[in-house]
Amino acid sequence: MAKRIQAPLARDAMAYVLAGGRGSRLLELTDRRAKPAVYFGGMSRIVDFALSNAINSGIRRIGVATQYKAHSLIRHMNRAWNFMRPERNESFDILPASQRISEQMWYEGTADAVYQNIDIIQSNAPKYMVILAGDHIYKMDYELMLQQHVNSGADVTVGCLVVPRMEATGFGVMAVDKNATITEFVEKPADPPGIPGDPDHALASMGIYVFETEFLFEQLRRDAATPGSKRDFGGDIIPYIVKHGKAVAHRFTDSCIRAAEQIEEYWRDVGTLDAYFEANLDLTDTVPKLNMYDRDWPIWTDQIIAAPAKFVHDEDGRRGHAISSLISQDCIVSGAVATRSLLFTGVKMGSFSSVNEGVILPYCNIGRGARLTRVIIDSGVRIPEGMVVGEDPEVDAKRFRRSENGVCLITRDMIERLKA
Ligand code: ADQ
Ligand code: ADP
Repeated sequence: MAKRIQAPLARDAMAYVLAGGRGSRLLELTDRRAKPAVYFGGMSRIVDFALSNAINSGIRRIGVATQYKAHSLIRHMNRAWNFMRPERNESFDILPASQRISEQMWYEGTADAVYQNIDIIQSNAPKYMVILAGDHIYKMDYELMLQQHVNSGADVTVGCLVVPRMEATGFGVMAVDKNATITEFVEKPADPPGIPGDPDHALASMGIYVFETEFLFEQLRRDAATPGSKRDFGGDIIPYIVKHGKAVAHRFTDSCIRAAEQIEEYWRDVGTLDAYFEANLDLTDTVPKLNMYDRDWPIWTDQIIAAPAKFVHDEDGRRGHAISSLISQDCIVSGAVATRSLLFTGVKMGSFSSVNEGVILPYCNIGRGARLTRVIIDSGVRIPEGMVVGEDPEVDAKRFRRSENGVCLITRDMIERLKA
């Protein structure tokens, strides 16, 4: 008799992506959209990484909880992620905060964003739940985390990584024993405990969790009946299980390290303008730390059908060109130059203009003679002719949002204010 090959655990799992947070440290970049909807890497949006990881891991049932300014996020996911087929037992549910439990309440914490959709999860009948954040840039095979979860007999498995101790104040921080069982968990400690033998580093939660579905529901119902709970995974659910059950830590490994294509583990929060800018610019390196060309772990996204990028001489014969840059479709670089920059879909650069270290989001127009250095330009901005940014910090700070590291964020509202 033919031996049945065991199906991956991912086929019995549902990924549940928490995508409702604003990401307030991205300032005006998240005025109109949630952090998971922020563009990244020339083509994608941040949420595409968690969703692609789920699909690449073999998960075929996905729910995404949205809340804060979800319009462009929902529109993006409708376009990019609508290929799941119910007849193959696949599903893709976008779950706006819809007051399913009580008419008075939107989602409270992250656990509430799952609790309020228990009935929808039940209709998908997954054996395991993989709870993910829609906020991070990384490539990870969740099947490995599911396997560890089942083999260790844990009640919950928490994804974790090592970070410098002083950067751990924004994370859930844990201590583990030699079997990776979590012995202590503190959410966002002011003075994070170091790792024994490595006091300068801490073991931080990635905010991603694996549960058996029934156990998760029990915990969510218990938590919902607990007065004073903030209905939060990191603040309430995980600390409770650490105390009363068995929580196990799963160490993050980059899916590409397994394929021996990458030398360094890559995980970025891109939570601040500077971190966002650097992570995008890193992609212009000859050998970037994040491989976006990996056929074994593709990052799926939405792309309109548009003309190829075009580089042309202007009427005076100046050559339009780009060096160490990522140029998306529908861009036209006419007698202009882009250096160490990312031009997302539909960016037009006019004669004599230049962008040096720029993250230029879709459908921006850069007027004749503009000179831009170290900028993030929000989608649809029209940079006026001759505008200079990045050469006078005082002038920049008055007109735009200037970050600690001197990166200028320019939005449509800021340009409108200048015109007024
Ligand atoms: P934070 O990232 O601070 O800490 P939180 O702001 O709750 O936690 O966001 C977690 C995820 O849920 C994000 O992807 C966010 O977009 C989303 N989200 C937030 N509120 C939501 C809501 N009401 N509905 C839907 N989605 C929502 C968490 C953990 C820490 C861990 C870090 C790792 O609590 O322990 O270290 O993530 O980044
Ligand atoms: P977000 O709101 O996250 O920036 P959207 O998808 O809503 O993303 O749109 C981004 C910007 O691009 C908007 O200013 C929109 O008007 C513009 N835009 C979208 N598609 C096109 C297009 N085909 N041609 C010109 N502009 C477009």
